[in-house]
Amino acid sequence: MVQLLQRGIVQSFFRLDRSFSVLSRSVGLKQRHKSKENIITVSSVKTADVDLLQTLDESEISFVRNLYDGLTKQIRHSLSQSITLVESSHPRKQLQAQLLLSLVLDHQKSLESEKGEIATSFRIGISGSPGAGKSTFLEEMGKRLTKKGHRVAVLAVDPSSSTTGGSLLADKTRMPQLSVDPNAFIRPSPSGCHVGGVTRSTNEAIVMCEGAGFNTIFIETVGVGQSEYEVADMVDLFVLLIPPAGGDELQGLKRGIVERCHIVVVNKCDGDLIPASIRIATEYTSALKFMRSPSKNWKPLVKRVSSTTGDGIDELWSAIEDFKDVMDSTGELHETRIKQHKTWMWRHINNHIMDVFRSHPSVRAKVPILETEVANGTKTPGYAADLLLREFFK
Ligand SMILES: Nc1nc2c(ncn2[C@@H]2O[C@H](COP(=O)(O)OP(=O)(O)OP(=O)(O)O)[C@@H](O)[C@H]2O)c(=O)[nH]1
Ligand SMILES: [Mg+2]
Repeated sequence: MVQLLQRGIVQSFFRLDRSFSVLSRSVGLKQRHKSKENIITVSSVKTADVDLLQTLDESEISFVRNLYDGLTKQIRHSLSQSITLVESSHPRKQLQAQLLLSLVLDHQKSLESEKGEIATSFRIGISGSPGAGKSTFLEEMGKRLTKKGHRVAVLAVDPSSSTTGGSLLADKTRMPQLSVDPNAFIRPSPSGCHVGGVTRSTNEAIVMCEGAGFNTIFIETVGVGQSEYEVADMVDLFVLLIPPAGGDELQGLKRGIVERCHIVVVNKCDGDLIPASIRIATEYTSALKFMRSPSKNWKPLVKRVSSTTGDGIDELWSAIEDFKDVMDSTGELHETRIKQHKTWMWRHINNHIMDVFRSHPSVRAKVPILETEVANGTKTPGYAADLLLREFFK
C-alpha cells in the first residue's frame, strides 16, 4: 500500500511539476518556486504514465491560451469547451486542463486580492430527492437573480445520468427560460465514465465558470448516493430541498446529509400542499435544534417556498445573502474553501490510486474470479483483497 501510495503521490506531483513548468515557460508566471520544493524526487521517476505527461507542445499551449483568453472575455463557447476539457479522460487533455485551471485560479486570485480577499463568487449546492422540484426552483431563483444583475451558472451532478441517458433533456426543458438567458449558463451532468468521477470534473467546472465571470454558481444534485456528500464539500452553502411529502418524511431522510445543510427549503408550498408544507417545516425546525450545525457561525434554518408561484423565493434569497455576509465577515468562507481544497486533494489521490489499482493487468484478470469466490463464500473478502494486493505488488 505504501508503494501504491507513493506511486500515486509521485504522479500527482509530477503533474503539478509539469503544469507549473509549462506555465512558467509559456505564460511567464512566477509560480515555479512554490512547487519546486515539493518535486525533488520526481524527475528520476520513469513510468508509462510519465511518458504520457510530457511537456505540452506549442499547439497545445496555444490551444490553452486561446481558451483562457476566450474564458476571461466571457465567451460562452470557450466556457463550454473548457468544461469539456476538464471532463476529458484523455491524459494529454487532462494536462492541458491542469494548465488552464492554474491560469484561471491565478487570475481569480489576483481579482480577489484587488477586492480585499473577498471571494468573487458564491457556490450553492442544491440537493433533494428526485422530483423534489430542484430544477423548477433553480429556474425561478435563477431568473430573479439575473434580473438583479447576477451571472448565474447551474451545474448538474447526477451520477445516474450515464446509465439513464443523461439529464440534458430534463434540465433544458425544466429550465426553459434560464437556458436562453444570456446571463445564465446551464451545464448538465457529463455522461460516461471519468477519471476521478463525475464530481471531480464538476469541481473543476466550477472554477471555469468563475473564470468566465459567473458569480453565483448552483450545483444541483440528486439526493441519492455519495454525490450529495461530495457536493457538500465543494460549495459555500449547502441547501436541502424537500417536497411536503406525507408521513415519516423526516425519518426517511439520511440524517447525515441533513446535518450537512445550512438551509432546509420546503418546496411546493402552494394550493393543497400548504398545510403539509407547514407541518414538514415545523418538524424540520425542531429536528434541526438537536443537530450539530455544519458551521460555527450559522444556525441552520428552514424556509418554505413555491417554485411555481414564486412565493418565498425572495425571502429565501435574503436569508442566503445573510449567510454569505456572515461567512465573509467572519472569514469562515475563506477558511472552509481552504479545508475543501485539502479534502479534494486527498480525494483525487484516492481516486487516482484506485484507478491505477483497478487498471493493473493482473489485478484486472483476477477480479472477476475473486469476486465470484467471495460471492460464493469460498473465499473471505479479506483474503481476496490480500490476494489482489499481492498481484499488484508482484
Ligand atoms: N405544485 C408544485 N409543483 C412543483 C413545484 N416545484 C416543482 N414542481 C413539480 O414537481 C415536478 C418535479 O420538478 P423538477 O423541478 O423536475 O424536480 P427535480 O428535483 O429537478 O427532479 P430531478 O431532476 O428528476 O431529480 C414537476 O412536475 C414540477 O412541475 C412547486 O413549487 N409546486
Ligand atoms: Mg432536476
